[in-house]
Amino acid sequence: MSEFERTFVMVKPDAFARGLLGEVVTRLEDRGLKLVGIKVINLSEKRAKEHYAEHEDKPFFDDLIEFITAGPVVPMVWEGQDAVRQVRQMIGATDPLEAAPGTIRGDHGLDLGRNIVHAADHEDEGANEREIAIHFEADELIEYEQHDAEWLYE
Ligand code: 3AN
Repeated sequence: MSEFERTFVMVKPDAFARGLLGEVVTRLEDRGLKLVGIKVINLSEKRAKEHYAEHEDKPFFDDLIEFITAGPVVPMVWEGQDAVRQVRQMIGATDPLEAAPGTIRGDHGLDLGRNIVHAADHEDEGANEREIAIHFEADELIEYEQHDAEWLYE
C-alpha cells in the first residue's frame, strides 16, 4: 500500500568533497520529492555512533565512524509517496559494484566504503523517523505547499 511519508537522506563526506551534493539533490527534486529539511554539518563522533549503532559490532565500524566524521555531511529530509522505498531504489545497493547503473551509487561510486549517500532503509522498521530524530530538531523541518503536487499525485 502506498504511504505518504518522510525519509532521511545524508550526503556523505566523499560526495560532498567531490562536488556531488547538487547531483544528489537534483535527482531527488527531479523525482518529485519535497525537501523539508537540509543542513551542512560536521558530524560529531557521538552522533555518528548513534547513527550507525546497528553496526557497532561489525569489523568495519571504526573505519565507518572515521569516514563519516572526516568532512562535511549534508543531512536532509525528503517527503513524498513511499519516500523511503523510492529513495532506497534511487541510491542503489550498498556496494557500488552491485548498484545498478542509473542509481546514484551505480553512477557515481566504486568502493563500498565510499558510497556517496545514506538513506533510511525500508527493511529497518522506523529507521526513517529514528534517523530524522538523531539529526534534526522538530523546528528544523518546515511545512509548505508543494506547488506541483497535483501533477505528481493522482
Ligand atoms: P546502506 O548504507 O546501504 O543502508 P548499511 O546500513 O548496511 O548500508 O551500511 C552502512 C555503511 O556501512 C555503508 N554505507 C558502508 O559504507 C558501510 N559498510 C556496510 N557494509 C560494509 C562492509 N561489509 N564493509 C565495509 N563497510 C561496510
